[in-house]
Amino acid sequence: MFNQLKNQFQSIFRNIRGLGKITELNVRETVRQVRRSLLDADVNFKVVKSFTSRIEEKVIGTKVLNTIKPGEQFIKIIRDELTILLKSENSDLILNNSPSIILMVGLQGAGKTTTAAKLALKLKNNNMSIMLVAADTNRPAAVDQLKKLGEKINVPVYYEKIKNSLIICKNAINKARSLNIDVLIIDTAGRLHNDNQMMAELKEISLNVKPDETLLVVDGMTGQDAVAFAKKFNIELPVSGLVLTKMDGNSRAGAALSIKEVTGIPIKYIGNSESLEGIEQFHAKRTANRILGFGDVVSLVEKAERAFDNEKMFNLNEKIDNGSFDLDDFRDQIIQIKKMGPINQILELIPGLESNILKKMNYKDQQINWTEAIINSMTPYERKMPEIIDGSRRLRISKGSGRAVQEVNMLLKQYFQMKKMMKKIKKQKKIMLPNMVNLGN
Ligand SMILES: Nc1nc2c(ncn2[C@@H]2O[C@H](COP(=O)(O)OP(=O)(O)OP(=O)(O)O)[C@@H](O)[C@H]2O)c(=O)[nH]1
Ligand SMILES: [Mg+2]
Repeated sequence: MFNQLKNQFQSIFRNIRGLGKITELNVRETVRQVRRSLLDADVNFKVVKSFTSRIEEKVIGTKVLNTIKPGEQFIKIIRDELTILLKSENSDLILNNSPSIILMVGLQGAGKTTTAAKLALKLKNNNMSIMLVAADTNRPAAVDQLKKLGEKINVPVYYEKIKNSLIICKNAINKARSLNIDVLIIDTAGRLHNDNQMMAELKEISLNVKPDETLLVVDGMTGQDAVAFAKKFNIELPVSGLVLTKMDGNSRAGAALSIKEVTGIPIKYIGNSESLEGIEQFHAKRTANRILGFGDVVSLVEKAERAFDNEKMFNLNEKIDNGSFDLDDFRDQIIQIKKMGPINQILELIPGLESNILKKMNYKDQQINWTEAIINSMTPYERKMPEIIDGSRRLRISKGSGRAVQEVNMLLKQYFQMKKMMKKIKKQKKIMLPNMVNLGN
Protein backbone atom coordinates (compact mmCIF):
# COMPACT_ATOMS: atom_id res chain seq x y z
CA MET A 1 0.00 0.00 0.00
CA PHE A 2 1.18 3.54 -0.78
CA ASN A 3 4.55 2.21 -1.95
CA GLN A 4 5.40 4.96 -4.38
CA LEU A 5 4.79 7.71 -1.86
CA LYS A 6 6.49 5.77 0.89
CA ASN A 7 9.68 5.46 -1.18
CA GLN A 8 9.69 9.15 -1.92
CA PHE A 9 9.16 10.17 1.69
CA GLN A 10 11.92 7.85 2.78
CA SER A 11 14.39 9.48 0.47
CA ILE A 12 13.23 12.97 1.52
CA PHE A 13 13.67 12.00 5.19
CA ARG A 14 17.13 10.58 4.56
CA ASN A 15 18.11 13.95 3.13
CA ILE A 16 16.62 15.92 6.03
CA ARG A 17 18.32 13.73 8.61
CA GLY A 18 21.60 14.05 6.79
CA LEU A 19 21.57 17.84 6.95
CA GLY A 20 23.71 19.16 9.79
CA LYS A 21 21.94 22.47 9.82
CA ILE A 22 18.56 23.33 8.43
CA THR A 23 18.10 26.72 6.87
CA GLU A 24 15.06 28.43 5.43
CA LEU A 25 16.45 27.63 2.04
CA ASN A 26 16.56 23.91 2.52
CA VAL A 27 13.16 23.95 4.26
CA ARG A 28 11.78 25.42 1.05
CA GLU A 29 13.60 22.82 -1.01
CA THR A 30 12.28 19.97 1.13
CA VAL A 31 8.73 21.30 1.05
CA ARG A 32 9.05 21.53 -2.71
CA GLN A 33 10.03 17.84 -2.83
CA VAL A 34 7.08 16.92 -0.60
CA ARG A 35 4.78 18.89 -2.88
CA ARG A 36 6.10 17.15 -5.98
CA SER A 37 5.80 13.68 -4.40
CA LEU A 38 2.21 14.31 -3.39
CA LEU A 39 1.28 15.57 -6.82
CA ASP A 40 2.97 12.53 -8.38
CA ALA A 41 0.85 10.37 -6.11
CA ASP A 42 -2.23 12.04 -7.62
CA VAL A 43 -3.25 13.98 -4.52
CA ASN A 44 -5.68 16.82 -5.23
CA PHE A 45 -3.65 19.95 -6.03
CA LYS A 46 -5.58 22.21 -3.64
CA VAL A 47 -5.05 19.74 -0.83
CA VAL A 48 -1.33 19.59 -1.64
CA LYS A 49 -1.06 23.37 -1.68
CA SER A 50 -2.65 23.94 1.71
CA PHE A 51 -0.89 20.93 3.24
CA THR A 52 2.59 22.03 2.19
CA SER A 53 2.08 25.66 3.12
CA ARG A 54 0.97 24.58 6.61
CA ILE A 55 4.16 22.54 6.95
CA GLU A 56 6.37 25.36 5.74
CA GLU A 57 4.69 27.82 8.09
CA LYS A 58 5.08 25.53 11.08
CA VAL A 59 8.70 24.60 10.42
CA ILE A 60 9.79 28.18 9.98
CA GLY A 61 7.26 29.72 12.36
CA THR A 62 7.89 27.51 15.37
CA LYS A 63 11.64 28.02 15.26
CA VAL A 64 12.30 24.38 14.54
CA LEU A 65 15.45 25.50 12.81
CA ASN A 66 17.15 26.39 16.08
CA THR A 67 16.32 23.19 17.94
CA ILE A 68 18.82 20.45 18.67
CA LYS A 69 17.46 17.98 16.14
CA PRO A 70 15.79 20.15 13.52
CA GLY A 71 15.54 17.24 11.05
CA GLU A 72 13.54 15.12 13.47
CA GLN A 73 11.28 18.05 14.38
CA PHE A 74 10.66 18.73 10.72
CA ILE A 75 9.68 15.09 10.16
CA LYS A 76 7.39 15.19 13.19
CA ILE A 77 5.56 18.19 11.78
CA ILE A 78 5.01 16.38 8.49
CA ARG A 79 3.71 13.36 10.37
CA ASP A 80 1.33 15.44 12.52
CA GLU A 81 -0.02 17.35 9.54
CA LEU A 82 -0.57 14.17 7.57
CA THR A 83 -2.51 12.71 10.49
CA ILE A 84 -4.68 15.83 10.67
CA LEU A 85 -5.29 15.60 6.93
CA LEU A 86 -6.61 12.05 7.27
CA LYS A 87 -8.35 12.33 10.60
CA SER A 88 -12.10 12.61 11.17
CA GLU A 89 -14.15 12.97 14.31
CA ASN A 90 -16.31 9.95 13.68
CA SER A 91 -14.42 7.25 11.88
CA ASP A 92 -16.10 4.40 13.76
CA LEU A 93 -19.34 2.84 12.62
CA ILE A 94 -22.24 4.18 14.65
CA LEU A 95 -24.70 1.35 15.16
CA ASN A 96 -27.25 2.13 17.84
CA ASN A 97 -30.44 0.54 16.60
CA SER A 98 -31.86 -2.89 16.57
CA PRO A 99 -31.34 -3.85 13.90
CA SER A 100 -28.84 -1.22 12.80
CA ILE A 101 -28.80 -0.73 9.07
CA ILE A 102 -25.78 -0.22 6.82
CA LEU A 103 -26.54 0.83 3.27
CA MET A 104 -23.77 0.11 0.76
CA VAL A 105 -23.77 2.49 -2.22
CA GLY A 106 -21.44 3.40 -5.04
CA LEU A 107 -20.46 3.16 -8.69
CA GLN A 108 -20.60 -0.06 -10.65
CA GLY A 109 -17.78 -2.43 -9.85
CA ALA A 110 -16.41 -0.33 -6.97
CA GLY A 111 -16.58 -3.30 -4.60
CA LYS A 112 -19.93 -2.87 -2.79
CA THR A 113 -20.92 -6.52 -2.73
CA THR A 114 -17.47 -7.74 -1.71
CA THR A 115 -17.21 -5.05 0.97
CA ALA A 116 -20.68 -5.91 2.30
CA ALA A 117 -19.50 -9.49 2.86
CA LYS A 118 -16.13 -8.39 4.30
CA LEU A 119 -17.90 -6.11 6.75
CA ALA A 120 -20.39 -8.83 7.65
CA LEU A 121 -17.51 -11.16 8.51
CA LYS A 122 -15.72 -8.51 10.53
CA LEU A 123 -18.80 -7.60 12.58
CA LYS A 124 -19.71 -11.25 13.01
CA ASN A 125 -16.25 -11.84 14.45
CA ASN A 126 -17.08 -9.09 16.93
CA ASN A 127 -19.99 -11.21 18.14
CA MET A 128 -22.79 -9.44 16.32
CA SER A 129 -25.52 -11.23 14.42
CA ILE A 130 -25.60 -10.08 10.83
CA MET A 131 -27.90 -10.41 7.86
CA LEU A 132 -27.03 -9.41 4.31
CA VAL A 133 -29.73 -8.07 1.99
CA ALA A 134 -29.56 -8.61 -1.77
CA ALA A 135 -31.18 -5.38 -2.95
CA ASP A 136 -29.34 -5.24 -6.27
CA THR A 137 -32.10 -6.32 -8.61
CA ASN A 138 -30.47 -4.73 -11.64
CA ARG A 139 -27.76 -7.23 -12.42
CA PRO A 140 -29.12 -10.77 -12.77
CA ALA A 141 -26.10 -12.46 -11.16
CA ALA A 142 -25.90 -10.02 -8.23
CA VAL A 143 -28.15 -12.01 -5.89
CA ASP A 144 -26.22 -15.21 -6.54
CA GLN A 145 -22.93 -13.44 -5.92
CA LEU A 146 -24.11 -12.26 -2.50
CA LYS A 147 -25.66 -15.64 -1.66
CA LYS A 148 -22.35 -17.37 -2.39
CA LEU A 149 -20.42 -14.89 -0.26
CA GLY A 150 -22.95 -15.29 2.56
CA GLU A 151 -22.50 -19.07 2.45
CA LYS A 152 -18.74 -18.71 2.62
CA ILE A 153 -18.84 -16.66 5.79
CA ASN A 154 -21.91 -18.33 7.22
CA VAL A 155 -24.09 -15.23 7.30
CA PRO A 156 -27.75 -15.36 6.18
CA VAL A 157 -28.67 -13.51 2.99
CA TYR A 158 -32.16 -12.09 2.50
CA TYR A 159 -33.38 -12.11 -1.12
CA GLU A 160 -36.61 -12.19 -3.07
CA LYS A 161 -37.41 -12.87 -6.69
CA ILE A 162 -38.95 -9.44 -7.28
CA LYS A 163 -37.61 -6.31 -8.93
CA ASN A 164 -38.63 -3.73 -6.34
CA SER A 165 -35.59 -3.25 -4.13
CA LEU A 166 -37.43 -1.01 -1.65
CA ILE A 167 -39.92 -3.76 -0.85
CA ILE A 168 -37.05 -6.23 -0.45
CA CYS A 169 -35.40 -3.86 2.04
CA LYS A 170 -38.60 -3.35 4.03
CA ASN A 171 -39.30 -7.08 4.20
CA ALA A 172 -35.70 -7.74 5.18
CA ILE A 173 -35.99 -5.33 8.10
CA ASN A 174 -39.10 -7.13 9.37
CA LYS A 175 -37.33 -10.45 9.02
CA ALA A 176 -34.27 -9.12 10.85
CA ARG A 177 -36.48 -7.87 13.71
CA SER A 178 -38.12 -11.25 14.07
CA LEU A 179 -34.71 -12.95 14.14
CA ASN A 180 -33.14 -10.45 16.54
CA ILE A 181 -30.46 -9.54 14.05
CA ASP A 182 -28.05 -6.83 15.24
CA VAL A 183 -26.91 -5.46 11.89
CA LEU A 184 -28.47 -5.52 8.47
CA ILE A 185 -26.13 -4.81 5.56
CA ILE A 186 -27.91 -3.82 2.35
CA ASP A 187 -26.09 -4.36 -0.94
CA THR A 188 -27.48 -2.08 -3.65
CA ALA A 189 -27.04 -1.93 -7.40
CA GLY A 190 -24.03 -0.10 -8.78
CA ARG A 191 -24.82 3.03 -10.61
CA LEU A 192 -23.14 4.75 -13.50
CA HIS A 193 -22.23 8.43 -13.36
CA ASN A 194 -25.34 10.57 -13.94
CA ASP A 195 -27.84 7.75 -13.68
CA ASN A 196 -30.86 9.68 -12.38
CA GLN A 197 -33.25 6.78 -12.14
CA MET A 198 -30.84 4.78 -10.01
CA MET A 199 -30.23 7.78 -7.81
CA ALA A 200 -33.97 8.21 -7.27
CA GLU A 201 -34.26 4.55 -6.31
CA LEU A 202 -31.43 4.88 -3.80
CA LYS A 203 -32.92 8.04 -2.32
CA GLU A 204 -36.22 6.27 -1.84
CA ILE A 205 -34.53 3.37 -0.07
CA SER A 206 -32.54 5.77 2.08
CA LEU A 207 -35.62 7.80 3.08
CA ASN A 208 -37.59 4.71 3.97
CA VAL A 209 -35.07 2.49 5.73
CA LYS A 210 -33.28 5.38 7.48
CA PRO A 211 -29.88 3.70 7.56
CA ASP A 212 -27.58 4.16 10.55
CA GLU A 213 -24.69 4.21 8.13
CA THR A 214 -24.59 4.96 4.43
CA LEU A 215 -21.22 3.77 3.23
CA LEU A 216 -20.03 5.04 -0.11
CA VAL A 217 -17.70 2.47 -1.63
CA VAL A 218 -15.12 4.01 -3.93
CA ASP A 219 -12.46 2.35 -6.01
CA GLY A 220 -9.13 3.66 -4.71
CA MET A 221 -7.49 2.88 -8.04
CA THR A 222 -9.50 5.61 -9.76
CA GLY A 223 -7.80 8.41 -7.81
CA GLN A 224 -9.21 11.90 -8.29
CA ASP A 225 -12.22 10.58 -10.22
CA ALA A 226 -13.25 8.80 -7.04
CA VAL A 227 -12.88 12.03 -5.07
CA ALA A 228 -14.96 14.04 -7.54
CA PHE A 229 -17.64 11.37 -7.62
CA ALA A 230 -17.86 11.15 -3.84
CA LYS A 231 -18.28 14.91 -3.60
CA LYS A 232 -21.14 14.89 -6.13
CA PHE A 233 -22.78 11.86 -4.62
CA ASN A 234 -22.79 13.34 -1.13
CA ILE A 235 -24.93 16.23 -2.35
CA GLU A 236 -27.64 13.81 -3.45
CA LEU A 237 -27.52 11.38 -0.56
CA PRO A 238 -26.12 11.91 2.92
CA VAL A 239 -23.07 9.67 3.14
CA SER A 240 -21.81 8.81 6.61
CA GLY A 241 -18.59 7.12 5.68
CA LEU A 242 -16.28 6.06 2.88
CA VAL A 243 -14.76 2.73 2.06
CA LEU A 244 -11.74 2.88 -0.22
CA THR A 245 -11.29 -0.43 -2.01
CA LYS A 246 -8.47 -1.98 -4.03
CA MET A 247 -5.81 -0.22 -2.02
CA ASP A 248 -3.66 -3.33 -2.43
CA GLY A 249 -3.23 -2.77 -6.14
CA ASN A 250 -1.08 -0.17 -7.77
CA SER A 251 -3.37 2.53 -6.53
CA ARG A 252 -1.51 5.69 -5.74
CA ALA A 253 -2.25 7.46 -2.52
CA GLY A 254 -4.25 10.20 -4.28
CA ALA A 255 -7.76 9.20 -3.33
CA ALA A 256 -6.90 8.28 0.26
CA LEU A 257 -5.07 11.53 0.92
CA SER A 258 -7.54 13.92 -0.66
CA ILE A 259 -10.98 12.45 -0.23
CA LYS A 260 -11.70 13.41 3.37
CA GLU A 261 -10.38 16.94 2.97
CA VAL A 262 -12.36 17.51 -0.26
CA THR A 263 -15.63 15.85 0.71
CA GLY A 264 -15.64 16.20 4.49
CA ILE A 265 -16.72 12.55 4.76
CA PRO A 266 -14.69 10.30 7.06
CA ILE A 267 -12.90 7.28 5.64
CA LYS A 268 -14.11 4.33 7.71
CA TYR A 269 -12.59 1.29 6.03
CA ILE A 270 -9.97 0.30 3.52
CA GLY A 271 -10.19 -2.76 1.29
CA ASN A 272 -6.79 -4.31 0.76
CA SER A 273 -7.34 -7.62 -1.01
CA GLU A 274 -9.89 -9.68 -2.85
CA SER A 275 -10.18 -12.10 0.04
CA LEU A 276 -13.02 -11.66 2.52
CA GLU A 277 -10.55 -10.85 5.30
CA GLY A 278 -9.16 -8.01 3.19
CA ILE A 279 -10.66 -5.07 5.03
CA GLU A 280 -9.27 -2.89 7.78
CA GLN A 281 -10.71 -0.13 9.84
CA PHE A 282 -9.17 3.18 8.91
CA HIS A 283 -6.97 4.89 11.47
CA ALA A 284 -5.51 8.27 10.52
CA LYS A 285 -2.38 8.09 12.64
CA ARG A 286 -1.53 4.53 11.71
CA THR A 287 -2.04 5.29 8.03
CA ALA A 288 0.13 8.40 8.25
CA ASN A 289 2.86 6.29 9.87
CA ARG A 290 2.65 3.73 7.13
CA ILE A 291 2.75 6.29 4.36
CA LEU A 292 5.82 7.87 5.89
CA GLY A 293 7.53 4.49 6.30
CA PHE A 294 7.34 4.26 10.09
CA GLY A 295 5.45 0.97 10.07
CA ASP A 296 2.39 0.28 12.14
CA VAL A 297 3.13 -1.73 15.26
CA VAL A 298 -0.36 -1.36 16.71
CA SER A 299 -2.00 -3.01 13.70
CA LEU A 300 0.68 -5.68 13.68
CA VAL A 301 0.01 -6.62 17.29
CA GLU A 302 -3.75 -6.59 16.70
CA LYS A 303 -3.38 -8.90 13.71
CA ALA A 304 -1.24 -11.28 15.74
CA GLU A 305 -3.69 -11.24 18.64
CA ARG A 306 -6.52 -12.17 16.34
CA ALA A 307 -4.62 -14.91 14.51
CA PHE A 308 -2.75 -16.54 17.37
CA ASP A 309 -4.42 -19.05 19.54
CA ASN A 310 -3.67 -18.37 23.21
CA GLU A 311 -3.65 -21.98 24.23
CA LYS A 312 -1.25 -22.85 21.42
CA MET A 313 1.03 -20.00 22.43
CA PHE A 314 1.08 -21.33 25.98
CA ASN A 315 1.91 -24.83 24.76
CA LEU A 316 4.63 -23.41 22.55
CA ASN A 317 6.21 -21.75 25.55
CA GLU A 318 6.25 -25.04 27.38
CA LYS A 319 7.75 -26.79 24.37
CA ILE A 320 10.51 -24.24 24.16
CA ASP A 321 11.16 -24.83 27.83
CA ASN A 322 11.35 -28.60 27.66
CA GLY A 323 13.05 -28.74 24.26
CA SER A 324 10.27 -30.76 22.59
CA PHE A 325 9.52 -28.31 19.78
CA ASP A 326 9.08 -30.50 16.68
CA LEU A 327 7.99 -30.07 13.08
CA ASP A 328 4.31 -30.43 14.01
CA ASP A 329 4.74 -27.30 16.13
CA PHE A 330 6.64 -25.65 13.32
CA ARG A 331 3.67 -26.34 11.04
CA ASP A 332 1.27 -24.94 13.67
CA GLN A 333 3.27 -21.72 13.68
CA ILE A 334 3.07 -21.51 9.90
CA ILE A 335 -0.70 -21.98 9.98
CA GLN A 336 -1.08 -19.21 12.54
CA ILE A 337 1.12 -16.83 10.58
CA LYS A 338 -0.93 -17.59 7.46
CA LYS A 339 -4.04 -16.48 9.33
CA MET A 340 -2.54 -13.02 9.76
CA GLY A 341 -2.92 -12.38 6.01
CA PRO A 342 -0.57 -11.94 3.06
CA ILE A 343 3.05 -11.88 4.27
CA ASN A 344 3.92 -8.72 2.35
CA GLN A 345 1.13 -6.86 4.10
CA ILE A 346 2.46 -8.04 7.46
CA LEU A 347 6.01 -7.02 6.61
CA GLU A 348 4.79 -3.57 5.59
CA LEU A 349 3.71 -2.95 9.16
CA ILE A 350 7.18 -3.52 10.59
CA PRO A 351 8.82 -0.19 11.39
CA GLY A 352 12.11 0.52 9.71
CA LEU A 353 11.70 -2.12 7.05
CA GLU A 354 12.19 0.05 4.02
CA SER A 355 10.21 -0.78 0.94
CA ASN A 356 13.32 -1.38 -1.17
CA ILE A 357 14.43 -4.06 1.30
CA LEU A 358 10.95 -5.56 1.08
CA LYS A 359 11.21 -5.61 -2.68
CA LYS A 360 14.59 -7.36 -2.50
CA MET A 361 13.21 -9.99 -0.15
CA ASN A 362 10.58 -10.68 -2.79
CA TYR A 363 8.71 -12.93 -0.44
CA LYS A 364 6.04 -14.97 -2.13
CA ASP A 365 3.00 -16.13 -0.24
CA GLN A 366 3.30 -19.51 -1.95
CA GLN A 367 6.56 -20.04 -0.08
CA ILE A 368 4.69 -20.55 3.14
CA ASN A 369 2.38 -23.04 1.41
CA TRP A 370 5.40 -24.90 -0.01
CA THR A 371 6.92 -25.19 3.44
CA GLU A 372 3.63 -26.55 4.71
CA ALA A 373 3.50 -29.04 1.79
CA ILE A 374 6.99 -30.32 2.65
CA ILE A 375 6.05 -30.88 6.29
CA ASN A 376 2.79 -32.54 5.22
CA SER A 377 4.78 -35.04 3.15
CA MET A 378 6.63 -36.30 6.20
CA THR A 379 5.38 -39.17 8.32
CA PRO A 380 4.12 -38.34 11.83
CA TYR A 381 7.25 -40.03 13.21
CA GLU A 382 9.52 -37.89 11.04
CA ARG A 383 7.77 -34.78 12.25
CA LYS A 384 8.32 -35.81 15.86
CA MET A 385 11.94 -36.89 15.29
CA PRO A 386 13.31 -34.76 12.45
CA GLU A 387 16.83 -36.04 13.30
CA ILE A 388 16.06 -39.33 11.53
CA ILE A 389 15.36 -37.67 8.18
CA ASP A 390 18.30 -38.92 6.11
CA GLY A 391 19.08 -38.62 2.40
CA SER A 392 16.61 -41.16 1.14
CA ARG A 393 13.81 -39.82 3.33
CA ARG A 394 14.56 -36.32 2.06
CA LEU A 395 14.25 -37.57 -1.51
CA ARG A 396 10.89 -39.17 -0.75
CA ILE A 397 9.62 -36.00 0.96
CA SER A 398 10.78 -33.92 -1.97
CA LYS A 399 8.89 -36.12 -4.43
CA GLY A 400 5.80 -36.22 -2.23
CA SER A 401 5.60 -32.47 -1.88
CA GLY A 402 6.69 -31.62 -5.39
CA ARG A 403 9.45 -29.36 -4.04
CA ALA A 404 13.21 -29.61 -4.72
CA VAL A 405 15.44 -31.57 -2.30
CA GLN A 406 17.35 -28.34 -1.61
CA GLU A 407 14.15 -26.85 -0.24
CA VAL A 408 13.66 -29.83 2.06
CA ASN A 409 17.28 -29.42 3.21
CA MET A 410 16.79 -25.72 3.77
CA LEU A 411 13.66 -26.27 5.84
CA LEU A 412 15.36 -28.84 8.06
CA LYS A 413 18.35 -26.53 8.46
CA GLN A 414 16.02 -23.71 9.54
CA TYR A 415 14.29 -26.02 11.97
CA PHE A 416 17.54 -27.16 13.61
CA GLN A 417 18.75 -23.55 13.83
CA MET A 418 15.49 -22.57 15.44
CA LYS A 419 15.83 -25.35 17.97
CA LYS A 420 19.34 -24.22 18.83
CA MET A 421 18.08 -20.70 19.31
CA MET A 422 15.34 -21.94 21.60
CA LYS A 423 17.93 -23.66 23.79
CA LYS A 424 19.75 -20.34 24.06
CA ILE A 425 16.54 -18.54 25.00
CA LYS A 426 15.91 -21.15 27.64
CA LYS A 427 19.37 -20.60 29.12
CA GLN A 428 18.90 -16.85 29.07
CA LYS A 429 15.57 -17.20 30.82
CA LYS A 430 17.31 -19.15 33.57
CA ILE A 431 19.94 -16.48 33.98
CA MET A 432 17.47 -13.63 33.78
CA LEU A 433 14.92 -15.01 36.15
CA PRO A 434 17.09 -15.10 39.31
CA ASN A 435 18.41 -11.65 38.41
CA MET A 436 14.91 -10.33 38.15
CA VAL A 437 14.06 -11.81 41.50
CA ASN A 438 17.10 -10.09 42.94
CA LEU A 439 16.03 -6.82 41.43
CA GLY A 440 12.64 -7.31 42.97
CA ASN A 441 14.20 -7.51 46.39
N1 LIG B 1 -7.81 -6.43 -5.11
C1 LIG B 1 -8.98 -6.07 -4.61
N2 LIG B 1 -10.09 -6.34 -5.30
C2 LIG B 1 -11.27 -5.97 -4.80
C3 LIG B 1 -11.38 -5.28 -3.57
N3 LIG B 1 -12.69 -5.04 -3.35
C4 LIG B 1 -13.36 -5.57 -4.39
N4 LIG B 1 -12.52 -6.13 -5.28
C5 LIG B 1 -12.83 -6.79 -6.56
O1 LIG B 1 -13.52 -5.88 -7.40
C6 LIG B 1 -14.43 -6.56 -8.24
C7 LIG B 1 -15.82 -5.93 -8.13
O2 LIG B 1 -16.30 -6.14 -6.81
P1 LIG B 1 -17.85 -6.19 -6.45
O3 LIG B 1 -17.94 -6.33 -5.00
O4 LIG B 1 -18.59 -7.16 -7.29
O5 LIG B 1 -18.26 -4.72 -6.89
P2 LIG B 1 -19.72 -4.06 -6.87
O6 LIG B 1 -19.54 -2.64 -6.53
O7 LIG B 1 -20.63 -4.84 -6.03
O8 LIG B 1 -20.10 -4.23 -8.40
P3 LIG B 1 -21.58 -4.06 -9.05
O9 LIG B 1 -22.54 -4.76 -8.16
O10 LIG B 1 -21.46 -4.67 -10.39
O11 LIG B 1 -21.81 -2.59 -9.13
C8 LIG B 1 -14.41 -8.01 -7.79
O12 LIG B 1 -13.60 -8.74 -8.67
C9 LIG B 1 -13.78 -7.95 -6.41
O13 LIG B 1 -13.10 -9.14 -6.09
C10 LIG B 1 -10.17 -4.96 -2.86
O14 LIG B 1 -10.14 -4.34 -1.79
N5 LIG B 1 -9.01 -5.38 -3.42
MG1 LIG C 1 -22.46 -5.69 -6.44
